Amino acid sequence: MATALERYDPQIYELIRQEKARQSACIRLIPSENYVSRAVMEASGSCLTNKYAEGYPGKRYYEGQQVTDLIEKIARERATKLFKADYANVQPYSGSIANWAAYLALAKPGDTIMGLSLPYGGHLTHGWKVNVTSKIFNSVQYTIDPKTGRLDYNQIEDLAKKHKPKIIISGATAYPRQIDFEIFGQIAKKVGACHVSDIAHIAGLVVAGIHKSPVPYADIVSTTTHKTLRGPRGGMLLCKAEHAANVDKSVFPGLQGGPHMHTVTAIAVAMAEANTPEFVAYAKQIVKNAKALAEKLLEFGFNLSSGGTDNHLILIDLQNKKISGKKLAKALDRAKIVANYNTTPLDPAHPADPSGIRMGTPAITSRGMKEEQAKQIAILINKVAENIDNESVIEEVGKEVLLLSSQFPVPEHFIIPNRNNPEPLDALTY
Ligand code: DSN
Repeated sequence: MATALERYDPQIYELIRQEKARQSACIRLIPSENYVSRAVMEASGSCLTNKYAEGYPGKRYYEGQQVTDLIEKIARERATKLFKADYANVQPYSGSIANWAAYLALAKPGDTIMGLSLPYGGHLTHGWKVNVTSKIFNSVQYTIDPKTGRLDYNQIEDLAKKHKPKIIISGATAYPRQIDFEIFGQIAKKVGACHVSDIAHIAGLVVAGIHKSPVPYADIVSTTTHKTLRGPRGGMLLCKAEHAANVDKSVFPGLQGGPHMHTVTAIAVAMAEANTPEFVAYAKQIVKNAKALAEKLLEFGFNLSSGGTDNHLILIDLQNKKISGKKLAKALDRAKIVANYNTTPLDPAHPADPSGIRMGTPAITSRGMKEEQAKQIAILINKVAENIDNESVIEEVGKEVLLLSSQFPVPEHFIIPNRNNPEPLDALTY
C-alpha cells in the first residue's frame, strides 16, 4: 500500500527513495556521517515533532509537557550516566550551537578563546576567521606540528601563557590521533583558563572507552550526537555541576527557542543504544577498520597525515600523487565511494580545492564491514586515483562498489537487541 507521503507528495517521496538508494549503494566514508538504527529513526520521525517545550523539565513556558518532561529527563539521565558527567543539556540543535553555548556559559564577548586552526583540523566554531566566533571573541589559534602531524602541547602551552585565554578548546574535526585532554586541562589550569572540549567526532569512541574521556578534565564537553555516537542529528553539552545553570541559560533562552523534542527523544534512544556491549564492539571495529584502510593506503604510497590513525578517520595528503583533493573526491563519488576533500597541515592549496581528502569508517562499520572490506575499499580508492581521468575504469569501480555494498545491507537491518526482549529485531525496512 502506498504511504501517506507517497500519495501526498510523490515528488519528495521519490527523492527520499533515491537518497535511501544512494545511501544503500554507496560506500560512505565521510567520517562525520553514519546510519542510525530503526529505533532512533522512529523516535526522530515521531509526533514529538509537534510539541513546543521552551524551558526545561518542570520549568516550561508552554503547557502540555506531561510527556516531554519525562522524555527530556530520561535523555539527560542517560547522557550523564553514559559519559559519567555531572550534568547534561540535550537541547542544542547542533554541534555549532553547542559550542557557542559552552563559550557563552564561560566567557563574555571580547574575551580570548583559543582553539585549533581550521586548516589544521579544527572546526569553524573553534575561532576560525570566517566564523562569527572569531568576531565576537578574540580568537587565538594553535596549529599542529607539520612534521609529526600531531598536536604540539608545548606550542599550545606557550600560546596559552602568552595570550591568557579565557577558554582553551580541545577537539577537532580532522585529526586522526588521540587527543590528550588531561594535558589540555593542565594547561588551562596553569593559565587560569576554562577548558571546553569538543568531542563531536569521537564521542562514540569515548563512551566505548577507546579514547580517554575529557569529562574529568574539562569544564564543559560539547558534542554532536550523530557521528560515531550514531544518534540523530543534534548537539549535547556535558558539564560539571557548577556550570549547569549557566549552560542551561546559554542554550535557552541565550541562543535557542524551543528544543526539537523529536530529536531529544531520539537522543534518549541513542544513549540507551550506546550503553550496550554491542556498541562498544561497534566502536572498537570502527578503529580497526580505519587502521586497516590506512595500512592498505600506505602500501599504495598514499601519504597520511601523522602517518596513520588512532581513531575513526584518516587524512590523506595527495601532493605526492599530483591529484587535488577535490578531483579525487569527485572521481570517487562517481565510483560510488563518498568522501570529502579537506585541507591538510601546511596545505599550499586553497581550501576550496585543497591537497587532502578525509575518510572515515563509522558508516561502513555500521553496515558490518570489517578489516577485509576496509582493505578492499583501499584497493578501489587506489584504482580510482591511478585512473583519475579514465571514466570507464571509474565506472568499473562503481560496479565493484555495488557488489560489495549488496553484501552489507544498510543498517535498517542492524541489530540493537531490544532491551526488554533479547531476541534481535527482524530485518525490516523503514
Ligand atoms: N561537518 C562536520 C564534519 O564533517 O566534520 C563538522 O561540523
